Amino acid sequence: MKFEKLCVLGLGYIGLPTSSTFASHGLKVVGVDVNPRVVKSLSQGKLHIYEPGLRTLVQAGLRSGNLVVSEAPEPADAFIISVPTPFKEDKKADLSYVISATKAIVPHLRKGNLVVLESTSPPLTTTDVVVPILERSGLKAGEDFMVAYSPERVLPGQILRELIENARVIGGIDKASAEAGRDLYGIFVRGEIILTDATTAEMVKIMENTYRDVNIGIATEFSRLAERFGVNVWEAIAIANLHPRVSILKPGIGVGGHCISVDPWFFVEAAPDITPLIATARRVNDAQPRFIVDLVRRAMGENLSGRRVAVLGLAYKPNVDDMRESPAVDVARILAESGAQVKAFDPFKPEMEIAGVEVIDTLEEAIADAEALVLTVGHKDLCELDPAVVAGKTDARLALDMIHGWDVAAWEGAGFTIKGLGIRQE
Ligand code: SAJ
Repeated sequence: MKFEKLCVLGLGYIGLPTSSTFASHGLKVVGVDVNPRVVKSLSQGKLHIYEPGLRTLVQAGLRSGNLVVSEAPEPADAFIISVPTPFKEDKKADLSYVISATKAIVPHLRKGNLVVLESTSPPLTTTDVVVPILERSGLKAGEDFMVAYSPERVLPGQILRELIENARVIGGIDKASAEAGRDLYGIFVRGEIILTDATTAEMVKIMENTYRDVNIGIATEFSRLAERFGVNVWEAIAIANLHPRVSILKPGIGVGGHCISVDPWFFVEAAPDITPLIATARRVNDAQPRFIVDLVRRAMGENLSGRRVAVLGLAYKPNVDDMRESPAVDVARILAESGAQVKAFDPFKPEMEIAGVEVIDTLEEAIADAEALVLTVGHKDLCELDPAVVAGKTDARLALDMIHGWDVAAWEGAGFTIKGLGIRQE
């Protein structure tokens, strides 16, 4: 099938890279977002999110005329839905964005169209939620138009490369839908394109992120065990990973982001009676920020009231500006709730609001009068800080490294006492 015009609903971390990549491969793309501020700033070439290389690609798309942004969809050969699927307080998937985006397509749906859902969704969403809404158009799925589920699987920070190079799963509601999806994504995907049915593709996506969450969960518990037994967890993991069939992930301050900390709940919600391991891993990882604050207590004393703490790093993982479900934000917030005077700094997001926390836009100001520096995110700039220089800019002589980012000998050499997750005290 040949595609000339594409309409992408949702211009976030996935929709915007996808729109601009299609545009750079010659398609006419209408990128749609319901947020007028996003549409306005994008139409001026200003991006509301940070992803390496994305600004250049979007600006090139806009300049060439292949990419236009709009608040409303319009007729096209294919529609891609890439809106968020957050979860609600009760950990149930919030499909309201998927539903409203699907409804917005209905008036524009024509015979021969392909509609692809990319948003991570609980199993059966494509067949049981999306298809019935699209059929309100009077057209019949599988006869008049095609529907597929194709999960995004790109890693924030490397989205533009992975979008093209990763294997792509396309699950159709029937064979023709899957094949149409292959023709569409085949325009830029260089990785293998695997065709399957829609529900398998939905499950694959959640399985991948659940697998990672459970594996981080075990690393998290290893870090607690190491703490109890006075073992350096980083050394223990490095040694265990020499085994040819062992590959333990990195423990840290918890699991954040909009994917791994959310998606496993979609399985638990759909089938709570058969998912105790998945639910437990989620709870273990969610509890890690509190464990990290306990480590701060152990280093600074039980009563944190009035203690001056600098939290370095707020993003959910290194070298991104994304704060969604960030465990670093939780650490800062819990420290503040425990009475500490928290100043926090993130080089990727100098301005943001966290209740009780002073977010400072320069490192110097954040650390100047601190008693302890807590490294929470492995941003390159923070890991590469020169401890000798830092020592001249802060009153703190206690460095708490929660993510294995600082060299113990170098920080000790600069006059700091260094403690943190999994670091054995000699
Ligand atoms: N983390 C650890 N230890 C590790 C690895 C990660 O604590 O060893 C933490 C990170 O600090 C972060 C969280 O886990 O807080 C998630 O980070 P990540 O880099 O593992 O994953 P995401 O959420 O950025 O992207 C994941 C990816 N999925 C897999 O690797 C299976 C990506 O391919 C997906 O496209 C993305 O979720 C998504 O959108 O679903």
